[in-house]
Amino acid sequence: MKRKEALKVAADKLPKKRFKHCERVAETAVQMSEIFKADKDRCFLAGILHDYSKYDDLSKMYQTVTAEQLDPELLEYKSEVLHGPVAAVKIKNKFNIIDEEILNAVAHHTSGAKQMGLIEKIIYVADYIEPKRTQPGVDQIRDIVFKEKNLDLAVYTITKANVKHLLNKDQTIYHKTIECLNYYNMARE
Ligand code: DGI
Ligand code: FE
Ligand code: FE
Ligand code: FE
Repeated sequence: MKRKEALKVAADKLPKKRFKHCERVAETAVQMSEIFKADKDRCFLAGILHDYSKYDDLSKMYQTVTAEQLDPELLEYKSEVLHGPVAAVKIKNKFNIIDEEILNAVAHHTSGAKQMGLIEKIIYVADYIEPKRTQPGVDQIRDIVFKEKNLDLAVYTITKANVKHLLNKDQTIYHKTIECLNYYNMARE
């Protein structure tokens, strides 16, 4: 899929504010692709499509999980955790995107995962640091990316902040989030 087509597909599907967020994630991912030597077009595609299923009907999302034999544990969560894995299946089936790096990047953009590929890590981080994000600590993570250029440390720092935030709200932590936390705790320098 070309950039222009992906932009149209996302713009048609998503509310304007969410589309704008996806554009900023795509642009941040392209910036990061230069630092970390990733393919910029694939970073753009994954960025623009990562939240494609964010507002899909929850019962349809559960149907997708079952029909496509996704991780059954996903049935214990809502759109926040489901929209990545569901979007990956949707863009594969609907637009014939078969690039596993793009599909994994979309699938894991919320939870992260252990042993992520380069584009996967870039999208996970770009979603957290895109210019309009204002979470406490986000500037430190921007420095880890753009000054220290340490992508694995950025993944770890984001996941740690996410888990702390979720625990403070007594949310259930998805197993891939924990696997990501432990894996990148060991992997960071
Ligand atoms: O750009 P967004 O779609 O808003 O951001 P996101 O997809 O990274 O995160 C969506 C939400 O998912 C966010 O509010 C935090 C939540 N989340 C992330 N990991 C987990 C989680 N929620 C639960 N319950 N468990 C998780 O492991
Ligand atoms: Fe998301
Ligand atoms: Fe995220
Ligand atoms: Fe997002």
